Amino acid sequence: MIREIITYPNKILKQKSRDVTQFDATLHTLLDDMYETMMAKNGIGLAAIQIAEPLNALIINLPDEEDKQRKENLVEVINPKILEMDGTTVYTEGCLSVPEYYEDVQRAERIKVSFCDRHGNEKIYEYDGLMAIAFQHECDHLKGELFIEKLSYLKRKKFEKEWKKKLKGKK
Ligand code: Y12
Ligand code: CO
Repeated sequence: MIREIITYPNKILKQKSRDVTQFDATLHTLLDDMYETMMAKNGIGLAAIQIAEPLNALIINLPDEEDKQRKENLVEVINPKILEMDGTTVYTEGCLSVPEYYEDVQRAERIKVSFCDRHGNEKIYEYDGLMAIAFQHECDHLKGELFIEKLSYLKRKKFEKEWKKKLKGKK
């Protein structure tokens, strides 16, 4: 089922998510709904809190060399931990909870992570490139943080002004 995506400045996005304890059909339905919702909005990553579920669950589906998102490349991430980070990289990020806004964000270039799959099996991986960026972006959602909080003071001020104007225009 396609679910509503919560957008900034909804306070739900500031909630800290809690660990998943049951790797059951309810979790599987949530992950399936997240995938449908993300694909319907042309996203490449989504955290459960973005559909108002405060659980440590996120999905990432990067496009391949042909720029196509394939379900076999979907990564479902439950209870993630970032174990190691190194290097820095800058990427122009976007977020389905902050639609039509993109800005450069600095993050670690490489990360080592642990997480569970939908069945509760633990995995340990090292990521770099876009996967490392997406993973860090989505993990921030689980802490109640958005990429706009990483902007400089001036860029954030400009964003808030533009966003207020945009929201007013929608009334
Ligand atoms: C690198 C940086 C950030 C991420 C996090 C995941 N971000 C997204 O999936 C962003 C998706 C997005 C899609 C949009 O397109 C539509 O909604 C149709 C979009 O444009 C508009 O809102 C018009 C903005 C963001 C992963 C990797
Ligand atoms: Co996001």
